[in-house]
Amino acid sequence: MGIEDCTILHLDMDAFFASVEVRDDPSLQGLPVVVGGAGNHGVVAAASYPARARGISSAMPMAIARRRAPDLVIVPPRIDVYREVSARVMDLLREVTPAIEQISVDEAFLDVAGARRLFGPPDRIAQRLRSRIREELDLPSSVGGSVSRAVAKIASARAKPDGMLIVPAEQTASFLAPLPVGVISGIGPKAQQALERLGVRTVGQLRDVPASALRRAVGPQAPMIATLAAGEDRTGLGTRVRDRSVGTERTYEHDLVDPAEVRRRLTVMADEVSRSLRRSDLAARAVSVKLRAPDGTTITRSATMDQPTASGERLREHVVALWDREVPRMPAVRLAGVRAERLQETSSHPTATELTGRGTGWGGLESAMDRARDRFGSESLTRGSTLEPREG
Ligand code: TTP
Ligand code: MG
Ligand code: MG
Repeated sequence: MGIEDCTILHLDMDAFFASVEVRDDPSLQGLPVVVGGAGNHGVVAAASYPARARGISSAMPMAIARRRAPDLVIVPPRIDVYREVSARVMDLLREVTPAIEQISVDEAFLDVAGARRLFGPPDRIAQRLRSRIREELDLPSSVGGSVSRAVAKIASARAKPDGMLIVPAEQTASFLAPLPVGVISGIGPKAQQALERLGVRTVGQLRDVPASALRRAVGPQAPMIATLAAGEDRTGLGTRVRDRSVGTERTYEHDLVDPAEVRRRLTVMADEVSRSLRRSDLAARAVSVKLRAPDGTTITRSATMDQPTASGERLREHVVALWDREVPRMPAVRLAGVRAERLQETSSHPTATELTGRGTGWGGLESAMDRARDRFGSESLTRGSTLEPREG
């Protein structure tokens, strides 16, 4: 054990949109710069580090940002430029290994296990990636490394700006212990409040919470969170992860105002998504929920599952937990969607029977139901929890 084994790296660009703007207009260097809409209803998309020092952050209304920094420089977004830079960053990562998993416009995970022979230990690779990005694109980035993707991502955030932090397996528990529970991606604002009521603020304190209480506070991700808090998570990149995702979304003619109705529609969509996964022999490691208010405000939240799954039961459970615990309430919902992400081919996975639902338990029942639906149409079968009011 040691740095040599920290082969999971997470690279994330620093203040991405804002850094691109500062690079292209050096007179902005050192100033509080934000990228976003300048209008009264504009929102900050990205804030430079000098802007952050003044208390400005992403997703903040522009009016508040202006109040915090009267000398604020607001630059309108140039999405095509960021997209192009993003593609170049990903190309530079691929110079080191093809084992990369891009998770947003400015970040990706890499598994550098195979690249070590050519490029040296993971810390050397991390520095190499950062300096290539600096040389070729003149932009700052940060890298975290660990034996687990969750810890690598937490480490890259702690390394910012323009830094690197590698956390060896044996130091993981002590590295995480003092951090606030919110650093764990499965712990949203509501779960944080629930934990706060138990007197739990740090990841270290999380370790003393009994399993049942943890489950009540954070939902179905509890076992994974407990493993992570104990410093024992070893989840790397998925085998044969595809860039694809499978999802469904609907725009409603009449805005949904009843939270119970939104919840029910989300569970129906989770079922649909699980069926298309099973049809394509895919399993998902993550599921996301997307909601849009009539004014266009869009919120997405995602949950990671401890096992890849194609089970409708599991997807519903996570979707409901996201809705109940993580999604801020909007007065009305215009669009709702559910998406399965981080897909793996179940045929190539050791526990394929369980994943495709051709084995026992819920999975088996679900594929039996799929077959019945294929023969008799989708109205022929409905499960108890979706029997309440009819769709439409
Ligand atoms: P992030 O990587 O979350 O943030 P960042 O790169 O600006 O800053 P950090 O140094 O903390 O990584 O997001 C990448 C880009 O995505 C960001 O520059 C702008 C865009 N973005 C939005 O448009 N809206 C948002 O709410 C967030 C969080 C990001
Ligand atoms: Mg970033
Ligand atoms: Mg990012």
